[in-house]
Amino acid sequence: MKSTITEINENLLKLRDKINHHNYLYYLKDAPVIPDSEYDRLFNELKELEALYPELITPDSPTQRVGELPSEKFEQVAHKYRLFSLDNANSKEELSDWYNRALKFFPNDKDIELFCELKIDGLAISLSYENGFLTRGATRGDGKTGENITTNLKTIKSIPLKLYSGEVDKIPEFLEVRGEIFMPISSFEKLNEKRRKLGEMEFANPRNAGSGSVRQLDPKITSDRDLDIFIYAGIIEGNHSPATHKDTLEFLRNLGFKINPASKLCRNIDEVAEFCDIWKNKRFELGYATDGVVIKVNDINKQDELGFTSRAPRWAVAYKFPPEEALTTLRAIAINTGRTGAVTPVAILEPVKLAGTTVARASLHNADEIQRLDVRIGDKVWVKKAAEIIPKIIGVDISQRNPDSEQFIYPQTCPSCGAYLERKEGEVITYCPNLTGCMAQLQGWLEYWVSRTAMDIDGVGSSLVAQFVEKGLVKDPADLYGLTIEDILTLDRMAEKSANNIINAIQSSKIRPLAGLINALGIKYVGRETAEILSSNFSSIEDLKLASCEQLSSIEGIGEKSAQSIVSYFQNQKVISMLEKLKNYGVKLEEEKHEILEEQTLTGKTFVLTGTLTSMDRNKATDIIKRLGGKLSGSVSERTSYVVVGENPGSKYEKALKLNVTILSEEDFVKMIY
Ligand code: 5U1
Repeated sequence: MKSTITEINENLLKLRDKINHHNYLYYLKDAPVIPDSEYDRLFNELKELEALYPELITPDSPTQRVGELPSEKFEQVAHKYRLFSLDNANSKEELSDWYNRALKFFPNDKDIELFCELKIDGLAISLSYENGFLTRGATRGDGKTGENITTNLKTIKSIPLKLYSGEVDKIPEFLEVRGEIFMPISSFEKLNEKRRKLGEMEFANPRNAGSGSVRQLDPKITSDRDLDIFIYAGIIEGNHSPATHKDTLEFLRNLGFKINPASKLCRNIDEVAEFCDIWKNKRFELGYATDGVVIKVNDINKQDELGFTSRAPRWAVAYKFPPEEALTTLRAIAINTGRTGAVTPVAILEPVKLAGTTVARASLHNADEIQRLDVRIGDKVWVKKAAEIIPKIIGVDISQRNPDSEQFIYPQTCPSCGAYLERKEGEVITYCPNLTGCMAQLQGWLEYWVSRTAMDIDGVGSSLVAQFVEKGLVKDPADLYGLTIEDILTLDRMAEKSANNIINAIQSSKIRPLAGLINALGIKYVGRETAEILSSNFSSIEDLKLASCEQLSSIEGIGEKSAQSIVSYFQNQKVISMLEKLKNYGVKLEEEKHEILEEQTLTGKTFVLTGTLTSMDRNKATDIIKRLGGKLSGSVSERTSYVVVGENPGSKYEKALKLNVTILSEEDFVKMIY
């Protein structure tokens, strides 16, 4: 017998509830009761049924966690309740001072109950639920206005799309919860490993990786990243009002939110200090980054009495853990040659635990830094983790120095090819001048050549590049275009299909835009932005090659150093023959000429773009300016004709005001070009 639409809808509801329940057990309780295969079966059943009856799909359906298309930009949204930040206590003394100030509000109390939670080093967000359904997720922003990132947040499995009603009397009519999105350290390391192999920029720390992932315009990217959340506050509208912060968290836990179990209700400030000391060391076992402890007055009435200053509540404070440093032994100093020939020293350390990860290498910056620290092989050194991924050596424990140790002699020749290193006056970095004969430079250059912002050759990462170089198959980037399937099949564990894909990816990069090619050339002091500027001023590599230093440095955004570097790059015989090879292999060395239908109305005008444009993306704006004969620059000067100002403009806007450069709103700009 055929089911009615009502019956089908009931089945769908039951199926969704069942899946949501198993999600809750898996992601929140960490206690699944069915095998993954059974979960997949239920999920597929739901997907199939919804495909047959798309009109019955609801926004809270588990299938809708990645449902919407990428947006052009995030909408700004006003928070219903302001998200305050926290005052910091950088020492135990400052923590006591905060407590004593709070105690003064309650002269009859000897102590106040305090609730301690870990401060997660992530991205603060707020989630709104109306009658039990997630209606909006937004970043904290400035506390009053944030960005609407609902679609992306919906991809995070530990965020309930629908509140769990099994353990509470009544679902609140309106609920806003606040929490911190984070990426577990193991996922961060895996993501960076992947990006390294693809030649993409690595994230500096789990916080940047988490925040970057959640602020992707395409929710599919967010969904592929392993993100999690801890909820730490809730504003409940309706007749349920917990008496304490602890009760609020318990209520939220029962609604299906993930609350960090690493917390404690303390009777006085001494117990708080003890909690802080325990977690200062234990935090590295957690698998996610925390940078302190948040201490809150537990009693909500007392919180109300204490109130807020202009920026933070008086009833809460963040105790910051001291920066992490460790003492270890310097085993060796490795000298590496990078893709531009820059030679940098790296400290090889006795592995030591630092801020949750094992550190075996640290930055030593340059020869001057080694001399300044007088650091020697075998020394006990202090290593500190700054905001960057690579920790740095900040000092030497001279008291433990071996009396026979010798000063480190910085090499005068390239460790890879033996060429004499060069150091320009006023610079701290030494360079290997052997542009195409140095294997280390070649490896770095090829990795850069294939990367996204250069020739964007998918599937060729550092290990393939290493094999090309080792086997002598590739002696400069142009040789990539001469590789055959047979060449690729000689590499480790290479099957015909993958070899084919690699050849196709290399061949299709022949028509990359000029800016990508200029960037790929790896000219010293010419990065992505400079390459863009050059491509808008020259229509071919040949034209760029013929440009003089004066001509180049007269271009907005091109400095003297870059201009000199470009000229000397194209004088190198090896570069000249590589360009010839690229041409013979059919690599496009000029920008395809657009059919000039439009009048060249912008000839002689130089534009700078700042902020986000809403009616078109930056690439399109750049393209149009160029098509109409205008030029683009990366920086504002007296010679700039117009600064186009989108939403949230940067410092370029201020500079334009200061220099009295004509400012165009997006609307003015659109009128000018159409
Ligand atoms: N764990 C925790 N982090 N955190 C951050 N609790 C907490 N509370 C905060 C913030 C900004 O603010 C309260 C004022 C709700």
